[in-house]
Formats: sequence, structure tokens, C-alpha cells
Amino acid sequence: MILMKDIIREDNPALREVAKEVPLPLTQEDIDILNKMQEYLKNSQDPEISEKYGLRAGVGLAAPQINVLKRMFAVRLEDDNGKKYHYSLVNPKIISHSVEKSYLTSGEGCLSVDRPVVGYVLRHARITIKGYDINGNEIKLRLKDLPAIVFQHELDHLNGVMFYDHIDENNPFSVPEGAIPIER
Ligand code: SB7
Ligand code: NI
Repeated sequence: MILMKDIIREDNPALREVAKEVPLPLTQEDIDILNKMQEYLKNSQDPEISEKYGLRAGVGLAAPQINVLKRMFAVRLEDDNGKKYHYSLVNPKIISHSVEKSYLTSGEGCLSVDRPVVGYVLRHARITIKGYDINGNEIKLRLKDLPAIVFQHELDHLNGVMFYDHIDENNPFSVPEGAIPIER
């Protein structure tokens, strides 16, 4: 199973690289990696298991965070209506997005960042994302609110981008006109 020691931190230059497209169909090795990433998220959200293994809770994990420079990530969260977003995505691409922006009022964190970073991370309020699931089937998702933010955070990892790259360093809490605040 994936543990905190397996997650690389921001001092590791691998997090700044652009990850490679994954050939389809997936190899058994890639399938195992994705399943382990999804398992990490599930374990990290279970109070007993996370306590036992010292896991930090996460709603997403991108392959580069375990030093696998491939374009794949896992997401596991529920929205306010209890709708589940459990996805393991390969070669994801944003095919369209809103002009409107949104941001989490509590800011963002990252399993690869062991320090608090304050400030608003402005993201597209709505995205349409295409990719492939673990079976190589094409997936197309329309996302808004927290799921849209999480998928963009994970996609950024595949491009060597960290959440704080989006924070205005001179004015970390500035909000552009019309941006939507999201509480969670
Ligand atoms: C806040 C947290 C996450 C995404 C968006 C807002 C995920 C944190 C876990 N990860 O580091 C995943 O890359
Ligand atoms: Ni992250």
C-alpha cells in the first residue's frame, strides 16, 4: 500500500516535470499503480486506517506525487449532494472551460506540501474533462464546484504545476470580479 513515505515532497524536482502520456491499453503495472492510488485515498479518508498508518487525508492523488511521471491521477470525493466522484483517469484533458473563475475560501493544500500556504487559488469554475478510465474506455465529465477544483489541482500535477503557482504573491486574497467562492 502507498504510505506517506512514498509521496514525494515539493523539494523533489520530479514534481516540476511534465508527465508522459500513457500508452493504451494500460499495462498491468499501470493498472496496479492506479488501483493503489485509489486505495490510498480510500484509506486516508478512513479514520482508523489513516490513524494506524499515519496517512494525511486526501481527495486526490496524481502519479507524479509517487514519483511516477505518467499522466494519470485518482480522485475520490463526494459533493454537497452526496454525489460520489471516484475516478481514476488516464491522459486527461480539459476540452472546455468557463470564463468564470472559482476558488476555495479555505485555500488549497497538497500531500506534497508540508507547510500551510495561504491565499486563493483561482481556477475555472466549470470544466469539461476527457480522459480514459482504467479499462481504456473514454470518459467525459462536466464538473463544477469542488470537483472541478480538485480535478484541476490533479491535472496541474501532470504538468509540473503546484497550487501555489496560481496565488497572487502580492495580494494572495485578491478576488477578481465575479469569481465564485466555494466553501467546503
Ligand atoms: C484542496 C486539496 C486538493 C485539491 C484541491 C483543493 C487535493 C490535495 C491532495 N493532493 O495533493 C492531490 O494532489
Ligand atoms: Ni496536490
